[in-house]
Amino acid sequence: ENNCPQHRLDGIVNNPVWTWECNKNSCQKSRVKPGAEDVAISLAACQISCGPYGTVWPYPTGVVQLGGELVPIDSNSMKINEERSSACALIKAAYGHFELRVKNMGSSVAQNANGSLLVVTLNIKNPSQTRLKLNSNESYVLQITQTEDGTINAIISAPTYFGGRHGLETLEQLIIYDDIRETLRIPNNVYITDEPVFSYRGILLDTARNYISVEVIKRTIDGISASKLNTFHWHITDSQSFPYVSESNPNMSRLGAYSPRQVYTPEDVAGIIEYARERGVRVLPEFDAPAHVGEGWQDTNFIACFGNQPWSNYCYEPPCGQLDPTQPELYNVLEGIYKDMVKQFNPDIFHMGGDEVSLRCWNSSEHIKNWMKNRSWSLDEGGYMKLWNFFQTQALERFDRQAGEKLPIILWSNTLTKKEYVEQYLPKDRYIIQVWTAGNDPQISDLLSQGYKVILSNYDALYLDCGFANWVGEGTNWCPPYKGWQTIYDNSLSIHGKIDQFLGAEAALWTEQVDDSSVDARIWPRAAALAERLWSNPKTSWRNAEDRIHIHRNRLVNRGIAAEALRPQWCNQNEQ
Ligand code: CP6
Repeated sequence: ENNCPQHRLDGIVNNPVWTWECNKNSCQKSRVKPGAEDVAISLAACQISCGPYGTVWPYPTGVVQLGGELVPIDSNSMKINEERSSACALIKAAYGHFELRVKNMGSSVAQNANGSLLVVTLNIKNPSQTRLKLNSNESYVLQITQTEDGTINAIISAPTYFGGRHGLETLEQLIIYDDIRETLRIPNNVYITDEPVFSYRGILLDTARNYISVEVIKRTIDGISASKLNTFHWHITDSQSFPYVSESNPNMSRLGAYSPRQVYTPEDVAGIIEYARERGVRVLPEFDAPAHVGEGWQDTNFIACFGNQPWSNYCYEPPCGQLDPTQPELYNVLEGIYKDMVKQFNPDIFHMGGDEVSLRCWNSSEHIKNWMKNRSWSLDEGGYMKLWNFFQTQALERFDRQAGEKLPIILWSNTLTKKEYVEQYLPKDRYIIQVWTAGNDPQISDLLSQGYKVILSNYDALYLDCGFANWVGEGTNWCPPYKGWQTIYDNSLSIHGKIDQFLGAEAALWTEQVDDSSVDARIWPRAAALAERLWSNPKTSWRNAEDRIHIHRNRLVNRGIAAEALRPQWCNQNEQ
């Protein structure tokens, strides 16, 4: 009996009342010296007693042999085995990030100089594959052994850099801090084979409702890589602002950014992409159209309904703004933006938005209605789908011209993706549908039975902004309630059958009520629950993950991410 909301307390200790002393393959607790509050002591205990996966998050999907003794290592002398590791700048970078973090683990005072030497070998079969793709192999094998002279050999073998980097992440998670001897320890008999169940594992961040700094974006990418997610979906523009500096259309950020400094320059973008690549993360740009536009387009006549009142007649969220598909010049501007994005992002997939198009907005423009009448298109849903398809087809043509190849295109679920229109207008070998309505929306099974590939972002589990005070309208909250990590963890993709048509899923943080000061806590550690859902596809509920997610949350905090707490610290102490 205890009063904590979790079913098992054994082994989780990060309260200063107790500390852990580890040797061989066991840890013992005793009264702690006052002030030794390092949360990392909980790792020491958990590596032993948190079950077969130790502290590893997300848990590995293959063989897991986590044994031997917890031997001390000297973090100042560890090194990468350059002769046996594949030559590749990315591998060096990833090892560098690993080494820096391990040196900062636990106390920053002297590490155990008597500890073993840790030698890391990264054996990558295809080191030249440096661009993550949907079919990239992210598997790895990690082996840890100890030689006669005490050296610890950690050998990571993987088909690609991306798998190898995950292996390095697992290796880092196996290193624990023993606060009595102020030393790092590692199990010396490990064999793990691992690969993700789903290939698309994303986080969306909206940088248009509130500007998000480059620093916070990079920190978000840190959390993504620490949790073995692989996609940073950058919802970079919307009706409220246009912070993206387009070299083809420089006026757009001049007119549309919140301030001259609240922009993303080509240098910022390049820095973020490189930062992400070293951490195994794809940066997926979204240029949302034809709805969700407005700011930045003021010197054109391509926008219908911008700022119309009352907004609820013309859009789903104020301020309204929607492209007028009948303007031939519009497509030149779009092509310029695509050109800039293709050049900068070199994307393997592109997101064209397509959400929340208001037919009533188009229907309020005499010009658009006359243009449609001239083509004998009806002014009803069917007619507006033709108009929308007219837009989407030309936009895609311009995109393709710039990309030079037919990349997969993601669109949000919308009216055009309903079963009566989707096959007519959106070829299934070209479009991936990101479904954002409720998890029980029949559109999901419709799309699956029609053969579409789907990414799941059902708002009733995966919208991280849901459940905060309303900012528009009266009396209702923004898609309440707040979604706990348990809801996200248990949001299984298997329940929909046709699991092979799911590329994966994505948690979304829309930022109407979020800025730099709260991004970390709104995303973490809840997005880590999605990470295990997608990497491991657990067959059991969140209850079996609870011990480890607390540990992983502490790990994120130690890595500089202001992740939310999940329970009182009181729950973390063992009674004796
Ligand atoms: N912005 C954009 C949004 C939302 C979408 N697209 C949204 C819609 C409903 C809820 C939360 C967010 N704010 N561009 C939908 C994909 Cl509940």
